[in-house]
Amino acid sequence: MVYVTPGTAAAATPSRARVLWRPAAVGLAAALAGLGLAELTATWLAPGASPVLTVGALAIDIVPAEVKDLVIGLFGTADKIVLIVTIVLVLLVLAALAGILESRRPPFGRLLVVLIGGIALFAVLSRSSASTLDAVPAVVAMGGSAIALTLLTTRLPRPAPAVEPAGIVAPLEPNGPDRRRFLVYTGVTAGIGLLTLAGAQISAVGTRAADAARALFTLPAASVRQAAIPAGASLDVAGITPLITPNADFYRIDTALSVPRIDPTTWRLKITGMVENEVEIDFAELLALPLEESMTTLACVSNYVGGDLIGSATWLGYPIRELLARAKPQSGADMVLSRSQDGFTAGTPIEALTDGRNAILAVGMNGEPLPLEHGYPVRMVVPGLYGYVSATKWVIELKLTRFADEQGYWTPRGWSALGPVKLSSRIDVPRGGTSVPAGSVVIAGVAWSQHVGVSAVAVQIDNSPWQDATLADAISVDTWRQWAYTWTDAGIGNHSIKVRATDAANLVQTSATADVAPDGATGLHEVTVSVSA
Ligand SMILES: Nc1nc2c(c(=O)[nH]1)N[C@H]1C(S)=C(S)[C@@H](COP(=O)(O)O)O[C@H]1N2
Ligand SMILES: [Mo]
Repeated sequence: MVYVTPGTAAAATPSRARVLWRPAAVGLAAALAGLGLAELTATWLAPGASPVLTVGALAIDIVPAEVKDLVIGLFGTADKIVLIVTIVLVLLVLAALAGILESRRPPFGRLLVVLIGGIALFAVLSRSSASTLDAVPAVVAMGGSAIALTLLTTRLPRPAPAVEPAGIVAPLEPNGPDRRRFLVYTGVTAGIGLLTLAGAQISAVGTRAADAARALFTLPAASVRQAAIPAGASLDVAGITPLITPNADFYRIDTALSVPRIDPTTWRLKITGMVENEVEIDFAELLALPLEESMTTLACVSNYVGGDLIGSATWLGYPIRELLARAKPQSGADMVLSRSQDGFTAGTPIEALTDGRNAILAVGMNGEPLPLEHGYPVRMVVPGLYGYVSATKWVIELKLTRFADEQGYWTPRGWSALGPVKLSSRIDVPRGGTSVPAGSVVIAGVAWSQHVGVSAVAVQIDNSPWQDATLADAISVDTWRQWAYTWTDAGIGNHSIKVRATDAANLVQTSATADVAPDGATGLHEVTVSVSA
């Protein structure tokens, strides 16, 4: 007996395409959802770790030069768009394939998703500037897609056997609840993907707009220029830390999950608290003041011995003491609690802001407006103090108060209220764990004791006596100083090299080790090298 209900006859023999489109749609929806969530995560958590863009960057790195030339020849400046469109198309094809695989041979669809996610993860983490946080968007993409794929596949309408053994055409799934539910689930998943992708675009537009505005704005000329760097301040040693850290390489530390974007035309700084006159200044007024250039080495209290949370820049800004003088602090106030637009606070002794050092409200860094992540449009820079008690980025308020009454952000979290930078030194070359040829080996690095100055550096090989290193000329007491020592008789075998600095007040860097908390690490930087024939 053949029973074909009226109207379903045509659908009774499903074509191959009909059987495939649903799982393919499931694969696409799952991929969209994962990708959208990942791009949104990237804009907030890890700008620069967008899975699509980093896979693109990886592709640029590994594609042969001839292919690159061909693409550039064909598409010119649209080459990047072509690349991204290609990646997205390949991804969509693979996503459809994953959907089909998952419906027929689970868990191979999921495995394909994990494989694609793995490529994105590899692309992100293989960048030189990668941090652990950068892995999050790729993991979100992988996990989100795999979960969506599994859930949607289990909700695919069960296709009734198309043809019964006896040649009876069974009624194919009618427009029943199964089919509707499937459409809703798949549609909602794809919708989430599209909405989050749109959200990521919108939020990226804000950052791009802020960056574009920043690029258009030109810094005023300095009224007081930084004195020319003496030729003798740089030693000619390959691998030594450069005197000035390029902005792109400058370490970044802050609590901001997403970089605050401040429109400079609406930026204002208020000086409040224990003052005779509250003062308010906007960006145009700040730029119109006589700005001063100064070179200062900024260091993080979390920099372990030998670490790289330290950098030097030529800053352009206005002395904070001048603005405080306008506000007239009341006697009894001993702290300036600076507040950032995102709520971070730092407690700085008034003393350090008024004793004549280059404590400034900075607008420029190495000849450019501050990069967004380094505090655009205005931050503080105070020579001699760790960043957590002085270097407030995106600063909008200076409140005069007392250490007895208020605390900066990190103090109740286990860090000292006062954070003067500790005398320290670092070996840049040879790098620890490397092998060097026997004979004459140049050992070199930097030493710092901001606002005191470094007066000597010594090096110790194994347990032999300390030897004086050559010091490069100082730029100022606020900047690090390069040093070098030539080890003339490096013999074959493993050797330890230690460095020790002495500051201008004759304090010798201690060998006693202290953890970074609560007020900065101490100890001597030591590297081990293997000297070979
Ligand atoms: N708004 C804000 N400013 C901040 C911080 C922060 O978390 N938020 N961190 C401080 C710390 S701990 C340091 S070491 C310096 C780092 O400045 P950089 O990121 O420009 O190197 O910024 C300081 N200013
Ligand atoms: Mo810091």
